[in-house]
Amino acid sequence: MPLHHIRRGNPLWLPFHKINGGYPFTKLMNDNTIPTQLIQTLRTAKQVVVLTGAGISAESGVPTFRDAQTGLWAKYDPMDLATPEAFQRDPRLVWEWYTWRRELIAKAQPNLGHLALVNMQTYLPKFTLITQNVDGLHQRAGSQQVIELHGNLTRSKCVNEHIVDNWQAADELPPRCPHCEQILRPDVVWFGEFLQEQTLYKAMKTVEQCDLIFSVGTSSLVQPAASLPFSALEHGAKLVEINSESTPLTPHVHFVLYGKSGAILPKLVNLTW
Ligand code: BJW
Repeated sequence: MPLHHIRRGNPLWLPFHKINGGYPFTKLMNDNTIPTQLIQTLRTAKQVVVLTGAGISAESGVPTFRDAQTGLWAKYDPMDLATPEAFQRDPRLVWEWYTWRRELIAKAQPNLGHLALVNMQTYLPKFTLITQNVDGLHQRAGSQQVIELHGNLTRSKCVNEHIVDNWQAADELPPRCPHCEQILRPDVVWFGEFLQEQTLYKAMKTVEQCDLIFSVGTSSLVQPAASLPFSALEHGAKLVEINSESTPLTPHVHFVLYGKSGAILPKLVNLTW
C-alpha cells in the first residue's frame, strides 16, 4: 500500500507491539502541573534518554510533518518529496524543497525546550539525546553528542556516500559532489531507506540501558524510532511523554504532560533541580 494511503487511525500507523492495554500507573496531566513523583524519578535517575521529534522545534517556527493545519504533509505529499523514488523522478523539485527548508531552519533559533534539554544534561550522570529531527537545533542550543536518527539537513551526500557540508551554488540543480561529480542529495533518511546502522544500534543500546525515557514532540508513528520507547519499557524504564496531543504511545506511558515542550521542559528542569 502506498504510504500516502496510510492515514492516522489506520492500524499500520500504530507501533508494532503493546498497542492494547497500557500501564495501570499512567498519570494524565492536563492542568500543567508536574507530578512530584516524576520530579523524584528524574532526580534519582541513573541514565536518562530523551527522544525528540518535530514538535520540539515547532516553537522555533519549524513546521512539523503531520500537524493538520501547519504540518509539511498538509501541503505536500511525502511520496513526491521524501522518498528515493521521488528524488529519482524529479531531483530538482526535491532539492529545491530541501533548499527552502534549509533556509527556513537557518533563520530559526533554538527555543526554550531545546535549551532546557541542554540544562538537563548538566544535572544528570548519564544523558543521551536522540532526535528524529534533521534541523540541527539541539546542537545549536548546545546539546552534546546528539544521536540523529534521520540525518541532518545541513549536510548533503552523493551516491558514493561522500558527505559534503559545503557545495558550490550552481545553475544545474541539484549541484554536484566536489569529490566525484555525482549529483548531491540531502543527508537525510527518506521513507523506505534504512537508518544508518551504527546510529540505530547506538540508539537501541542506549534505550535498553536507561531507567527513564522521555518522548517529546513526536507523533510516535514512524518506525523504527517509534519502537525505541517500547524497547525502554521492556527493559524496565519509566516512560514520560510530552506532547500537545495524545499519540499511539500515550496509553503506555507512566506520565504524560500535555502542552508545549517549550513551556513544560523548562518548568520540569526548574522544579527538579
Ligand atoms: C508538539 C508541539 C509542541 C506539535 N510541543 N509537541 C513498520 C510498519 C509499517 C511501516 C514501516 C514499518 N517499519 C518501517 C516502515 C516504513 C516507514 C514507516 O515508519 N512508515 C510509517 C509512517 C508507517 N519507515 C521507514 O521507511 C524508515 N526506514 C526503515 O524502517 O527502513 C527499513 C524498512 C523500510 C521499509 C519497510 C520496512 C522496513 C525510515 C523513516 C525515515 C523518516 N524520514 C522522515 C523525513 C526525514 C527527512 C526530512 O526531514 O525531510 O523523518 S519522515 C518524518 O517523520 C521525519 C520525521 O523525523 C519523522 C517523524 O515525525 P515526527 O518527528 O514524529 O513529527 P510529526 O509531525 O509526525 O509529529 C509532531 C508531534 O509534535 C505531534 O505529535 C504534535 O502533536 C507534537 N507537537 N507542536 C510538543 N510545541
